[in-house]
Amino acid sequence: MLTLYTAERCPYAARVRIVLAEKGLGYDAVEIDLDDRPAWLYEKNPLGRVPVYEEDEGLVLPESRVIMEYLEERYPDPALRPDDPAERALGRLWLERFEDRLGGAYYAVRRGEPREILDAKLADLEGALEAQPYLSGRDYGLADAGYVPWILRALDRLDVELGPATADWLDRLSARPAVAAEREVVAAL
Ligand SMILES: N[C@@H](CCC(=O)N[C@@H](CS)C(=O)NCC(=O)O)C(=O)O
Repeated sequence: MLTLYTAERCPYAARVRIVLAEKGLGYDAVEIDLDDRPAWLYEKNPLGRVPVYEEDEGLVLPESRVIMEYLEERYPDPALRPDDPAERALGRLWLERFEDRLGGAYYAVRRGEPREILDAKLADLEGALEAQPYLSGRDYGLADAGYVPWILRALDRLDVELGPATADWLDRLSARPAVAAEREVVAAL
C-alpha cells in the first residue's frame, strides 16, 4: 500500500501525483491542510512540507524530485526517462535548475513582485520547446511532469500567455490522462 501526503493546491505534490498516475500506481491520498498542518506531518518530514510518499514497508520520502526519481527507478515501466543518456542528462538538468528556470519567478509573482522575470523565463521555455517537443528532447518524461504543474497554475492564477510552442506542448501533455486529471484539480481550486 502506498500513501501520498499531499495538497491539491501544491504543485510539488502535483508532480508526484502525475508520476504515480503515469505509472498506474494506486495510492491513498491524505490531503493536508497547509494552513493548519498536523503535528504528525513533522515526524514524516521535519520540514513539515508536502509531498511525502510512504510505503507500508516503511519507506518515507519527502521532496518531490527525490520521490519522482525513486518512482522511476522502482517502477521503470512505463519509462519516464529517455533511453539516450544525453537526453536523460538534459532532463535532469531541467529538474536541477527548476528554481532558476521557472519556480523562483513564479513565486515572485505570487508574492506580488513584477512579472517581467516570469515572462522572460516563459520566453526561455518557449525557445526550448521550439527546438524540441519535450523538455529533455524527443520524449515526454519526468522533466515535463516536473514543470507542468506551475504552468497550469500560472495560466489559471497569473493570467500568463503561453507562446505557441509551449501551448502545443501543454496540449500534448493534456492529452495524457495523468496531466488532464491535474488540469481538473487546478480548475477546481
Ligand atoms: N522542495 C520541496 C518543496 C515542497 C513545498 O514547498 N511544499 C509546500 C506546498 S506547495 C509546503 O508544504 N509548504 C509548507 C511550508 O513550506 O512550510 C519539494 O520539492 O517537495
